[in-house]
Amino acid sequence: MPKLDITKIAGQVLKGDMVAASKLIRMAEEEDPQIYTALKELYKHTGRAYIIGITGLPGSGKSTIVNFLIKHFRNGGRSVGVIAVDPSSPLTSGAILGDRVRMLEHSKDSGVFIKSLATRGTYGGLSRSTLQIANIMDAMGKDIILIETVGVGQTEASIMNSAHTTVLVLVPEMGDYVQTIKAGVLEIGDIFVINKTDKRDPAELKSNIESLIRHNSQSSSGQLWDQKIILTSSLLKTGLDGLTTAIEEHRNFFNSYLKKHYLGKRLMQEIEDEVLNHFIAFCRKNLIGLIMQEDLITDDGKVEKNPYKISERVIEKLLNLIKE
Ligand SMILES: Nc1nc2c(ncn2[C@@H]2O[C@H](COP(=O)(O)OP(=O)(O)O)[C@@H](O)[C@H]2O)c(=O)[nH]1
Ligand SMILES: [Mg+2]
Repeated sequence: MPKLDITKIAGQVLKGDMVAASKLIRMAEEEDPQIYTALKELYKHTGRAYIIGITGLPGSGKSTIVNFLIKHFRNGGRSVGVIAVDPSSPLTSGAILGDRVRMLEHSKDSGVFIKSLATRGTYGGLSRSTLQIANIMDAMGKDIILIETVGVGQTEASIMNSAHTTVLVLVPEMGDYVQTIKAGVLEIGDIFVINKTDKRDPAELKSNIESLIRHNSQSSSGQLWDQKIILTSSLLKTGLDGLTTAIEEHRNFFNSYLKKHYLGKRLMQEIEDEVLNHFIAFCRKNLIGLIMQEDLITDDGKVEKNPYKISERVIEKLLNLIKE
């Protein structure tokens, strides 16, 4: 494959070129290190989009809410990017198929750009790719970016770190489940949506959440954001205005109190990524040479019995190389 002119592609993205954007997004998805060249060009043009994360267990109604939000923001004249992160295969998952159908509604609207992402193997890879894709959509000029993730585990928590406002979607039958969610996960929710209130009384879940978040509402900048609980039914179309109002309120709060902290955190993540990339490349370059210097096979032709000792020695040599 001929080497791509990354700088040129980045320039095209800034002009809103969808094909160029798709190319870059694919690179982010495949964790192609060349993406950093493009991102360096794009960073100067990011920071305009407002990023909203929607997370929660499968079936809680996240995609339905995302769909509602797309319409809400489009009606307000704002352009929207959507990143749907799903751990299951895009080809076999019914949920994704449903998403596809729903998203077809927007396929003729050039103000909406939707990208589905499947989970990748590498550590931290998914949250890194998601943030990079959000940056690309931001540079394209999207006003609002919606990130939908499944579940409320560590990866989701780290993806949600790149959102300005995080919405955690729950359903009333998850009353007990909420007790098992770790405090750290509850902390990421700026807004809790209890959806499907047409199916079951949400009172119990609501009071469970209230008792759990009372201790967690301190924001890192010292200001207090009162985590909101919104009751909705996407089926009956109730409570959704409350959700958009809460999002606007949190957006104002974010712009007043959280922005600097957020930008610092994001920069830290980006620097960490670059440092890690350099470090990994350095290790890969040197490790095999260092390992081959070791006696992996004993004099009588047997495999060395103590690989831990060897590892320790190799690591020490590697660290010495880094110090040099
Ligand atoms: N009864 C009821 N069903 C809903 C509601 N919201 C979503 N659903 C349905 O629940 C199913 C899962 O919704 P979806 O948005 O795909 O959930 P996701 O997996 O969290 O993205 C779909 O069949 C929706 O039509 C609601 O408020 N009430
Ligand atoms: Mg979904």
